[in-house]
Amino acid sequence: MQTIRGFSISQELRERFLSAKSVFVLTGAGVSAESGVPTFRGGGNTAVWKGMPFDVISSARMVERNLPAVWEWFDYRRNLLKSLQPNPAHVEIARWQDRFENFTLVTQNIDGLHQEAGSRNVIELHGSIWRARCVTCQVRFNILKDEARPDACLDCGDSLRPDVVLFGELLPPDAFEHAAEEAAHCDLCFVVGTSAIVYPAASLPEIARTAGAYICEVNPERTPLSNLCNEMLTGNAGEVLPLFG
Ligand code: BJW
Ligand code: ZN
Repeated sequence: MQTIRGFSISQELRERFLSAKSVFVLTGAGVSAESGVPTFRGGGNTAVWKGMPFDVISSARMVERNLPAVWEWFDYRRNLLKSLQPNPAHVEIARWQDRFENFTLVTQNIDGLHQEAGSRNVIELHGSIWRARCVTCQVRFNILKDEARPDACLDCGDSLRPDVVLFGELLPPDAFEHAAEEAAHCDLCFVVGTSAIVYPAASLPEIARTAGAYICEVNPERTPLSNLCNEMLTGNAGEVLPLFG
């Protein structure tokens, strides 16, 4: 057993990691915390925008009521993200993709840092802050780091909104189904940096567990999923994940 700064990776997990054929990773805001991206919940980072809790400003209701305010909140965050870089956790997860016969990375994050670290075929459950979507024809437009975002749909002229999944909205068609299918067929599942309270994302490790996978959580704090996990690595993702090396 290797013990570093109070946490340990069991021999069993090491062996499972070496022999796994199908690995499934679910990430949340905590995987980007060491890059400087604020998390949503806990740790004093709770996101509030101009006095509004994020579940109010990041809601389907607010898109209907005050789309400019929603854009202001997302523009602010895109601006913050511009100068941030992937951290060792993103880099390590990107390395894993070529190591296993089957590897699936599912993220709730909208920041694009997994892709920037080299991860391919990332299933983005909650969309991307780097895209806008037409409220009428649903056409999507990339938002480039150093250019102003388009302010109306180039196809129909109607308003654009952030292409992210807000509270009360459905996940992108097929994204959850694809993720659930992979979760049901993995033998090792990592749950990294998520408070695991937002559904349906939080049901993915439950699906993996029901299907018999070994579940490992990486988080400095316990979550509602901790009891379901076979192993809890209590620490920061950027310090823990590179130990699998
Ligand atoms: C570290 C670390 C380090 C820190 N290393 N770790 C069943 C029951 C009750 C309600 C529902 C239900 N099913 C669905 C719902 C409704 C709702 C929901 O789940 N609500 C719950 C809060 C109760 N779900 C939805 O609305 C979803 N849609 C849906 O279900 O559609 C069907 C439907 C339609 C109509 C009505 C009802 C249902 C959509 C959810 C979309 C979530 N969107 C957001 C905002 C995106 C836009 C934006 O960015 O503004 O996505 S919410 C926010 O939470 C964001 C995140 O992706 C998501 C998850 O958060 P995450 O990633 O877990 O981050 P945190 O901050 O919560 O946690 C960070 C963790 O990291 C902590 O644990 C730290 O300890 C840890 N950490 N540093 C490792 N260095
Ligand atoms: Zn349009």
